[in-house]
Amino acid sequence: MIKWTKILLPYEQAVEELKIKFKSIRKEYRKIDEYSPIEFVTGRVKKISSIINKAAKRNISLENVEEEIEDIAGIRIMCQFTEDIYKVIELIRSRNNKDLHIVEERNYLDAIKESGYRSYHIIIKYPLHTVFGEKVVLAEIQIRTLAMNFWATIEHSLNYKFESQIPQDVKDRLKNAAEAAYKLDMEMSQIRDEVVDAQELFQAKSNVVEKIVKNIQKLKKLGYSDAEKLQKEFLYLKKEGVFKELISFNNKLEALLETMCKF
Ligand code: 0O2
Ligand code: 0O2
Repeated sequence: MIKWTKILLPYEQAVEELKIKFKSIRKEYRKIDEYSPIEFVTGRVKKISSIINKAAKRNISLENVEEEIEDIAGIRIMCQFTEDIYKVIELIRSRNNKDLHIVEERNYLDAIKESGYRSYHIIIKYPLHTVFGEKVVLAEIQIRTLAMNFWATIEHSLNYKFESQIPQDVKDRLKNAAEAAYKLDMEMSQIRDEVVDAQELFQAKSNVVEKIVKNIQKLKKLGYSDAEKLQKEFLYLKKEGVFKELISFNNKLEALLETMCKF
């Protein structure tokens, strides 16, 4: 009897850890007001039924699924632009032989699959510390744009509906749709610089607003008599002011805090 729950436990741990690691890269970029090449991250452990189906299709004995099926643990990293995919690949490569080990890279961006599927896959070995000791598991990281993800999600659900026997006319339409998604990515890349600038400015503005709110709160707590006046000034600047004015307002608050803390 195969004890699936025990087998899958380390894969669940790997997915959770990897999701946290990639999400924290996004957070780091946002904290320093920089554009993040990672838009969002998802992860899943393959369903037992899918593992059994894949093993049967590939003639893999169920005892060997851990060594032979590479995507029991799967992480998906979505990017806004195709260029970001290469940045993420570099981020992962820079961690090779540190917290993960790259086993193989599959470039379905250049070698598009027959279905029209495009993505970049990196198979890794990921070391874990479990209550039973150390264990290394295989995991697959898929990196793709939002457009590639939109296409793949829909195509995947059709594969389920038609049990991998998608009718030819639907297949043709899906290929056209994959081409349209590719063109969309190309088109969006043309305005990438403008989008990145706008998103960085938006992020920087929300970071400084957060700092101002916290600083006014601190001043109130310290008993600063004109805190209400500052609050009003802030609300006005937030509505009418430009980014530079918010920055200098925050500098004023920090200077005030410094003086108040001295006493
Ligand atoms: P955020 O950034 O605050 O939304 P969890 O374990 O709960 O952290 P899990 O189980 O992976 O995350 O959730 P799920 O449903 O698989 O979705 C993963 C993350 O992807 C979630 O963010 C979703 O909001 C986000 N997501 C899904 N689809 C899209 C999309 O089309 N665009 C964007 N931008 N995000 C999407 P989090 O983790 O809740 O954090
Ligand atoms: P899930 O959990 O349902 O996503 P194979 O499965 O034999 O074609 P192989 O050699 O195991 O491929 O590895 P590959 O192609 O690097 O990665 C397989 C995974 O990539 C698939 O997982 C899909 O998630 C994704 N994928 C590959 N080709 C396609 C495609 O044509 N359409 C879509 N939508 N996704 C694809 P699974 O096995 O489907 O598992």
